Amino acid sequence: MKLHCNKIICSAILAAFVVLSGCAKKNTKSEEKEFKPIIVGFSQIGSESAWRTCNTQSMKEAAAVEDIQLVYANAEQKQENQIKAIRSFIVYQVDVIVFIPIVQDGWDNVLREAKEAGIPVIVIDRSIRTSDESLYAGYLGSDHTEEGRKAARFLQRKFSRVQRPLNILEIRGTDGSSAADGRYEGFREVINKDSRFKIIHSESGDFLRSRGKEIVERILSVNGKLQIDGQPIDIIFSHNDSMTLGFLDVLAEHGIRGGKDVTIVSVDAEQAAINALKEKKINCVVECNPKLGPQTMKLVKTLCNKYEIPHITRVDETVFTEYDNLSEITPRGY
Ligand code: GZL
Repeated sequence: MKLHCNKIICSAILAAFVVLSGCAKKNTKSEEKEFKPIIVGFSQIGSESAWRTCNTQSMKEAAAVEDIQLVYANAEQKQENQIKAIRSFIVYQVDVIVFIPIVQDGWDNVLREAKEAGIPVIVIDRSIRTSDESLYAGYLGSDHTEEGRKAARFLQRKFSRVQRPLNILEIRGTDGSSAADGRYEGFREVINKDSRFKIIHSESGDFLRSRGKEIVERILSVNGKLQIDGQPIDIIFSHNDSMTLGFLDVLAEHGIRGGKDVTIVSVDAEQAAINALKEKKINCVVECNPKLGPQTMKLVKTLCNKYEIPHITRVDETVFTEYDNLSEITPRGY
């Protein structure tokens, strides 16, 4: 097995990781009789949104509940940091690697190294594109394409009685990520069947609150109106709540009522977005479930007990709209 970094470098990188619940090196022969906790190497994208923070917390809490030692690495939005972390997990000989691929491509080499080292990999949240599906044991996460379809279906319902052109501004998440690409494709699969709807502008906000704010500020800076090249924007489809919350205040500063003067569809369903839905500032929030920890740890234990896991496990998700009884929504916890 060829490693792209020698043991000293990898150990140094690993030393920088947050090692949770006292992760100890694999036991020596003499200690084998003692309880040998499962060690999981977890490569997380970063902390770009409330969704991500909740996802990380869910993983840490679930590992603690299952007495699993979690070696946590925050990649700070860089794929190369994720690849380094995975290589360090291999050197450290963790039992299972769990990672959330910031983008879909570029993982085959490092996953091949993990396979050659005999360490199974579970992909969670976002999915990967690979030439060899055997490079990972299984995927757990959302159907992001369906999330895009749900957003479009809400618009079809809301505008069912409107017979005029309806212009859409789409603010995308991280291009190349399965989350953004899936929402992009699912939304178009439904909305493009209805000639009233036209996506007049689509731009990446990288799932960041600051970028959602910047994009709408720039559009409004032309003449204070929510329009692109003189065409009014009737709808904003935002790929996550962080970006939505970033531009909501900007709209209000310009006297534009989100949820009334412009229809807003957002994704994630963090508490602040649900609150905005209740205040009628947003019209629809498509849920994307961040609480993957318990299911992930069960899959880890299944692998460690030498059983196979499903190649795809989907999480349950719903959609919250202005037509629902919003008082029944349980507190989101993030
Ligand atoms: C979706 C997840 C996305 C969220 C964003 O599964 O990967 O990443 O929708 C987060 O809030 O940044």
